[in-house]
Amino acid sequence: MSDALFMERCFQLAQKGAGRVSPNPLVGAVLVHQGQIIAEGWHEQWGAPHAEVNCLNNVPTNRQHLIPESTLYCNLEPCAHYGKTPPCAELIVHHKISTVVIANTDPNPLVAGKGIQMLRHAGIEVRTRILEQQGAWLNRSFFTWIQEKRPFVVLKWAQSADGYLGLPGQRTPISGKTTQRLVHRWRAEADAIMVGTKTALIDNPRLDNRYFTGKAPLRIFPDFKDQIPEHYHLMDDSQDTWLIGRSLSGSYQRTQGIQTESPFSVNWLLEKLYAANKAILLVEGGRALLQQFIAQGLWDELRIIENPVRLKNGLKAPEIPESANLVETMQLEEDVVRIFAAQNGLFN
Ligand code: AOF
Ligand code: ZN
Repeated sequence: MSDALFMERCFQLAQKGAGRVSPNPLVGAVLVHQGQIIAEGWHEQWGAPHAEVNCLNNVPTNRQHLIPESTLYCNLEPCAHYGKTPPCAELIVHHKISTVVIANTDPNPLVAGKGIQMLRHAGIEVRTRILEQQGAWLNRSFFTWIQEKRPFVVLKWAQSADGYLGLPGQRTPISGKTTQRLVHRWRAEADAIMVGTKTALIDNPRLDNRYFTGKAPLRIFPDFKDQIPEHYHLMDDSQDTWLIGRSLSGSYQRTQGIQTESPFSVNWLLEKLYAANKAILLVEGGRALLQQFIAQGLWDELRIIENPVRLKNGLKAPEIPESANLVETMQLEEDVVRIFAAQNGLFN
């Protein structure tokens, strides 16, 4: 019972790293002595210390003598490798902590059970698989990154109650203010964001993050025929931007043209993103681009916003694939937001 409670706290702490640690996992740790939390920590930034290190550094001086009698909760198996930091398992052994409780084994081949082994070898009691499914859901992008060697793909769209994405040929706002904030949170947590050429032309989107804290992702859009005017937001060089198929003239710092054959292949793009360490791709439309990902089965999550408005005509929203599992429904003012996961056996 209390194992689950302290693990939930690890998840909360881990989540604070969202948008900062990718492609690393979200990890939180709490140190518990006789049912009381005496220190907490989380992985705060890519390349920075791991959760366990931060947690142990946060133990107040007057409680440090309690460390060996305490239990360390950590949602991911402590690492066993020398990466940007020394192995967490070694640190735990060094501190002579008596018990370690974890949710998920680290799928990274450099760790994959070796951390647990190291701890047990040193006589530490290790309890595993506490809230394992929730842990796997929290770190779904990391698991996909390691296991599939590609970014986690999120397809997002907003549709009217009668199933349209927008009126023909014009920018059609559908979701409400609160939902927009959520969408910008999704952007903050993603590494890359993408739209198709038509959407870029019709909507003149910014694809930035102005309604939530945190960073904005890399912007990506195809423009094989050099159609997007230079005065459009996407060409303003305000964020890192990839223009697929476009040759750039003029001086850009953060915008680059990336050449490939037309039409680009989704696999090619995912490989490019993998090589650039971009672990979460958010695709915001339009229909043709969304369909391209759906048709190839290259998606992990759908985030669909539905507003009661009826448009009566326009561009039809994509069909939700049969393999999609509804995992969450939220009501935000007038909007219903539904999250679907692809059926891949990891989370069900
Ligand atoms: C932990 N605790 O908080 C995290 C872990 O490049 P590095 O050195 O930061 O190592 C990254 C890998 O370490 C990552 O792929 C994953 O296997 C593990 N992450 N492990 O014990 C943490 N973030
Ligand atoms: Zn570590």
